[in-house]
Amino acid sequence: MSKRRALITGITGQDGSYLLEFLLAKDYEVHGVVRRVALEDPEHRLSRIMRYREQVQLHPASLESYASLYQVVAKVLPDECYHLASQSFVSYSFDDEFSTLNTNINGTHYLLSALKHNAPACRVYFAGSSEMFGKVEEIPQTERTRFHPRSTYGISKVAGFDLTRNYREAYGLHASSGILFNHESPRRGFEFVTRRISSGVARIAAGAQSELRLGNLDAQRDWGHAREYVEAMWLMLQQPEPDDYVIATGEMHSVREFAAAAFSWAGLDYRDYVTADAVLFRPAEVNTLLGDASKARERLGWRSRTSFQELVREMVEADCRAAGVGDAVLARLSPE
Ligand code: GDR
Repeated sequence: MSKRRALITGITGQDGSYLLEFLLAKDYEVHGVVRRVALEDPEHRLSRIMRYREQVQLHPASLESYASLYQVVAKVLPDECYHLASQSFVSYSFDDEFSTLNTNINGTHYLLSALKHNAPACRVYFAGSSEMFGKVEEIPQTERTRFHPRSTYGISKVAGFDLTRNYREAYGLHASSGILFNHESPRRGFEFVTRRISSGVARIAAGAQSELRLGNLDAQRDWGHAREYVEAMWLMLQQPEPDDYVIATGEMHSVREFAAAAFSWAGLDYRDYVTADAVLFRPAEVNTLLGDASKARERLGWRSRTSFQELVREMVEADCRAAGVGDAVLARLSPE
């Protein structure tokens, strides 16, 4: 039997790299959409997937170009397509609202349309986000909670979610959306708060920095491990019917708690190093996000397994090792 063929957009990102590993282990033939510049600068831009370079076929295309996405889909004819690519940094969406909306909404629309024309039997995953809940209308949030996005990023994700549902209902595409709450790992981009904290702790522990400036320390998030969240994406596409699922841990912590835990793993007190800088506050903040993933647990058999403390420890350990901190700190961080 021939291998199942998967196409991933955003394959060079945190989630894309974990999904690539997961699908290779399941013996998929994996294809990825990347920007042309990524192929020209592989050491830097393909760093998360370099070790799998021989096992994956990369295709240059842009979310801004329908023609380029159409050609990739027509060439690959995937059985499953995971649409993870987007402008995903919420803060940046306040600085450049127009490109966030254009890239995220059009990119999703182009891909769905290209699939409809070339591979209508393909099963599609759209990366929705807890940012769609924004100014939350109930706690915890489920698939039935109303959306109230607070940034153009959130608005673009609501539009992508609606487009995905519309392609399902209007054209019969097997298209599902995951409403993923924050998910982190040692592969998280440095601009996101958890990695800012873990890398900051590592530099402070290594003596290369003495202060860490953050934004709103009171924002609360539901933080899980990205490696587990990509399994949920795959499970959604194995269901007989397409549907939408909240993926979350069901536990909420503040940025302050994350910082306290991260510094404490390195034997430090965050209050000696962290300052809240008003410049880093967002014009409209999402203060609390807490997901109820009961539907995913019941229908997909999925649940989050990594505890908050373990997630923080893993991230701090990885950054401390990379920063070359001393053995005394590493001994605190290494599991027995
Ligand atoms: P978020 O992630 O916006 O929730 O979206 P991020 O880590 O950027 O922010 C989380 C919360 O921390 C507060 N914060 C800071 N944030 C950043 N980036 N830097 C700081 O210094 C800082 N200090 C405090 C923020 O105000 C916010 O409240 C992530 C992204 O991955 C999205 O793409 C994804 O859809 C959602 O998670 C689920």
